[in-house]
Amino acid sequence: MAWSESDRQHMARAFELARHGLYTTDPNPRVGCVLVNDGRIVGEGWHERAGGPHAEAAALAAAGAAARGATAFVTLEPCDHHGRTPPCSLALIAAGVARVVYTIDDPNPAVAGNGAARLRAQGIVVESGLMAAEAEQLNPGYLRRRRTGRPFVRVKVAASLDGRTALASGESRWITSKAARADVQHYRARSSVVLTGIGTVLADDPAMNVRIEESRRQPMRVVLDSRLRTPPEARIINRQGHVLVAATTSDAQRREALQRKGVEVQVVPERVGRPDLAAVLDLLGQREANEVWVEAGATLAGAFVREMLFDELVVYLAPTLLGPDARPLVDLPALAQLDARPLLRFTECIPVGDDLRITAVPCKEAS
Ligand code: AOF
Ligand code: ZN
Repeated sequence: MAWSESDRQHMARAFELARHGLYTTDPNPRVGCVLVNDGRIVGEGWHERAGGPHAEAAALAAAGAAARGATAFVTLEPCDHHGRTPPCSLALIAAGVARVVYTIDDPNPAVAGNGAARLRAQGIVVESGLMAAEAEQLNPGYLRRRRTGRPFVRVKVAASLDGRTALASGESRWITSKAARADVQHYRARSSVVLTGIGTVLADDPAMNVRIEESRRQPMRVVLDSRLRTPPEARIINRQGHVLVAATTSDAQRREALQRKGVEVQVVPERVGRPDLAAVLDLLGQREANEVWVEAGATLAGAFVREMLFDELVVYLAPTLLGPDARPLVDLPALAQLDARPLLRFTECIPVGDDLRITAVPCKEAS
């Protein structure tokens, strides 16, 4: 498909609009829509929250009669089902839109090509594939969950330049700058779930909540805690928002003490004495978790890496050195051969305050 410069500009604008929903649409995807008639934008909209109007509905409402004969640029295939709101395909048809340009098909089985087919059946020109890579990037979790049943997993670690996280004594807080900690808030805010381990809860008693103005939604906090050792007075529990403790044993007394605090306790399958991470991800997928942000110690971060159950490693690197006695970034078993090492690929490296943020993704082949 040869796209014109104005097609690209309008779709780029639709993405700008979609990003307004970065922190709010969960579990729905972030979607933006621009309506263009005679080269002029006549309506814009984005999806703000589940239950609210979809991007197309918002743009059509803004355009009114000017939508007749217009081109709609949408950052995802228009839906074709009655969910919490009526189908966008029907709304676009009713408004008399002449052409619909979108990025990629919506993998929701209730949509998956049906939206495009219905529009075409009405004689509307439908074209897709424009800015497909951007569409994948904007909703990595939503798309992953719809395609595989599991969420998209980011594992965050903070380390010194020599890749160490804490002193042998366990003293670990604030290796990185205030700017890096603020950046972490944005990752938490866009996630459906913030996940940690009982080791971190007992050592640091973190709240793991979102404390930024742009977001009032609290992601579900999940604690992997085989033996239900989470203290009922832990800060992670005594904050707004839903908390789920994933255990492998169910001690009635401990479970009830947590449940009295409003905590949901789920028993999950065990794997070598710990909650089976794949089963936990299946459970979170069933609960419509799109993006999962793992903020834990070397043990749990290491488990995600060892099992290659992460999609992105987000490393905050502080300009300091902690020396060889300090704790490692992730716990991994000793390698028998170099061939067995996990292979990653860097996708981004940017300064955040005085630190660096390095993003790496698993990579199948050595380059
Ligand atoms: C669109 N435009 O802006 C969004 C779409 O329960 P509902 O009615 O909110 O529908 C949610 C589903 O609609 C969601 O899972 C996804 O398939 C699609 N999202 N579709 O045409 C939008 N947010
Ligand atoms: Zn829709």
